[in-house]
Amino acid sequence: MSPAMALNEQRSKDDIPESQYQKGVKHLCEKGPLLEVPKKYILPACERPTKSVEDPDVVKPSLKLPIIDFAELLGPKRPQVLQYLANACQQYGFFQLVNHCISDDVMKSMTDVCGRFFDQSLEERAKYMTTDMRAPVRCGTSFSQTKDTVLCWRDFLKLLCHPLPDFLPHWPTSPVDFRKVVANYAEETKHLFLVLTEAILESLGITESKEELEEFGNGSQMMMANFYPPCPQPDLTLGMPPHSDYGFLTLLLQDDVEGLQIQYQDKWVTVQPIPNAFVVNVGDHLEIYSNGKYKSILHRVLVNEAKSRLSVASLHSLPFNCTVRPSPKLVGEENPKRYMDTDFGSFLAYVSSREPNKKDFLESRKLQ
Ligand SMILES: O=C(O)CCC(=O)C(=O)O
Repeated sequence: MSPAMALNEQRSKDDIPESQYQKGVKHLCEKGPLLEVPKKYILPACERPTKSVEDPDVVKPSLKLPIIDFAELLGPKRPQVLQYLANACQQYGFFQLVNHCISDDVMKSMTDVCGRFFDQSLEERAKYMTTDMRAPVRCGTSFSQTKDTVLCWRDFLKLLCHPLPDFLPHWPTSPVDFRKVVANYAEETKHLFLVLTEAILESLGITESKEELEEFGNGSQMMMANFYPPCPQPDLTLGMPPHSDYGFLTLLLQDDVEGLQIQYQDKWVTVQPIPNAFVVNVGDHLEIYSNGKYKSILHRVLVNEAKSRLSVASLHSLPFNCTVRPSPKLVGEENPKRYMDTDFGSFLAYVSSREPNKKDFLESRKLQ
């Protein structure tokens, strides 16, 4: 037996204490060469990502997500682009946003500083490790790390962002430029979200939307930086399990490594990264708000053997203390209310009471 095999055999035994897993995948990988995925990350066969061409779940490689040109949305072609936006939200729940107002420099600095955050020592990252879901800053691992029976191959840094002056003093101070870069990015994505939301409301037929937009202006913003280290057996595990996003809209920035898959016509489709584009998706709140017209779609993340991957999701919605309900402007005799009212408290109670599973929460809000 080669020394590497011996080392692997030794490390593949389930002798890794639970507390080690809680320190994250990156820490696990740094402790020594990992030639096999520890049991704790191995999904039951039916939940593993599949690669076989015979498999009915196999990816349709030619399928492209709709691309929305933000500059065109603000120009004379707005009516056509709004129609295109409506189709994207109805049929895919996802689109790629190009030609937006955030510069390549700002996007690059954001992935760069988040990468440098994860590159730091465990001691530095551990300062922000907590299981308190309401903490303004939380560094963690997996999806729902204290509940998942099988862990995901992902570490994360979660930041509450709005109002910025309340949360900024809690954010990491290292790397030294972290606060400056992330605060700037948070402000720019918030602005982009508001302009996009105005267009989304218009695409739903809500044109007098000053009041609604004010609410969104004061709404919640949460940033989730995800780090997925290379994985020795990517077919056995996932970076993130199938889930939909709690919130109204998510603006996702990803590096050039593919990994995100969305469910489309019961198949998993890989989203091809477009440099400096945002992948935008409808969240549970927008599905509820649109009374089911726009769809909050399941998505998941694959990992790979060769490269680490980094993404930053900026999740936007109404203020945390708000009730989310179908817009009264979209409900009537012909289109009865299809979702019950909900709030952040009931969401937290729901996710704390069970292992998060697919679209459970949104399903639980549906009126029969
Ligand atoms: O990493 C990705 O591409 C997706 C991340 C994601 O789904 C999330 O943060 O909710």
